[in-house]
Amino acid sequence: MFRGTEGSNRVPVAITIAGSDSGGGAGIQADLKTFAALGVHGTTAITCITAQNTYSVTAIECVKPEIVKEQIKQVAEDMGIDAGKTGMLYTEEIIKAVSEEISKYNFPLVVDPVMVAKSGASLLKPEAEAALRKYLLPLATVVTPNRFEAERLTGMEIRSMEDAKRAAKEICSMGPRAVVIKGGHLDMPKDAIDILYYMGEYRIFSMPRLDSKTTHGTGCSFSAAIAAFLAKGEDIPSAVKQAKEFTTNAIKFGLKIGKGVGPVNPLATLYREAAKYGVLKSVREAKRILESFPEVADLAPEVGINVAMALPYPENINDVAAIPGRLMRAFGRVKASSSPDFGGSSHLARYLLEMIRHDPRKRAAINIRFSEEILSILRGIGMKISFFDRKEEPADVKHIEGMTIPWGVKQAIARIGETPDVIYHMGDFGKEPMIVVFGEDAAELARRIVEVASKYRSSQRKGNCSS
Ligand code: PXL
Repeated sequence: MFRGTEGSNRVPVAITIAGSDSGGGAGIQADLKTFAALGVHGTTAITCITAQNTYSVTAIECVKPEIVKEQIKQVAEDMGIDAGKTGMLYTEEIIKAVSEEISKYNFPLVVDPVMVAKSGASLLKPEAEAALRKYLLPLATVVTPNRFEAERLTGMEIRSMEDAKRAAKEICSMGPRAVVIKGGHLDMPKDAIDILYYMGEYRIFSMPRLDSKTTHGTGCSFSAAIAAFLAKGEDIPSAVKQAKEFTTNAIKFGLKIGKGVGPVNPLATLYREAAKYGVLKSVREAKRILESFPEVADLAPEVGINVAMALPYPENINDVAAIPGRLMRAFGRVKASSSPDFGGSSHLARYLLEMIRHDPRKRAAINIRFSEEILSILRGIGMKISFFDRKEEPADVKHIEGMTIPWGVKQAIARIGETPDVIYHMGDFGKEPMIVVFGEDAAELARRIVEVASKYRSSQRKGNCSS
């Protein structure tokens, strides 16, 4: 539900007053994706046009200050603004114009004191820093400097958590209601810690630091997310906390494109949510297909057949839908004892979680009985086949619960130098040999398995006749 406009069902409106990034990773482009992902209507006042990609900014053209003001005015007068953020402002003239226009309205404002791009280009002229402090910070609800920006704003050196706390308090004395210093310390390299200073108190928000390289637009998405949550009526600490979680996911699922720092992906969480119904529907259809063809029973291993499909960007087995209890052989068919659900298989889920790291399109899998003849049918319909040998598994991998399959999938990929469509292993003590077939969609894969089962059954018949 949308909140922030008590007593009405109007969608909250947020504005970003920032620069355009032609590479689509940061600035206005990141902000609009963030607003859309969080269910607020995004509006814009563009301050500058930058020509840039993932590794450099080659040109900056400023929009006339009157035009920046006019953009804010037209949005405010028509729709009303529930919250706003500023990003790249570049010149003193733009800062003054924005401050003057904003002070006419009364919406919560997040100021991201953008100074330098990830590529090292300057996004705020040095002589404009004083104007930012003087005109804009007093109008801010929340200011979100990183360590470097906090050092520039305060003239202090920030080396530790204590330094960051002092700097946050110092920036707060410049007029904003709250200050968040992002990851602004050096003593805990394993964690990304943000410090919020608000109403005389510190709050610490900690997340494990990601080693992801797709971070272009992180600060933009974070400040836009705070503005979106404020627009929906959240209080400052809750908006900051949720914005941090949102941004962590945007980094985790960042886009590996371009030659430099890849963009964050603020839409990843939304895509995952949106995919849930389709994935479950496909596994349900796969189950129906497998149950309705008796010849599928010929392919069932002793432990049963399962069919699984993962959400995009899966993180763990709960992001993979499958049939709890599998499809077991009974009265000449396979039959499920329960309905597909997320977390329904740990075995196939482990195959998929590893496979998707190498090829994000291979999101579906079905396991079947091992036989040389079935393998040759799979080969005959054009599937790329590889295998791993459980007997080659290093002792340190064997001892960790759940590690054999990811290890095996990596082995199978390395063996043929690409991601296979089929991975098999010949078993080990207490482990039944198995074939796992991969595809892009569970129902489509089930149809292929029926095709394999029909070919297998007719080959068996022919074999029996001739003997
Ligand atoms: O991330 C800061 C930022 C803000 N605005 C624009 C940018 C960048 C970084 O590249 O390009 C337009």
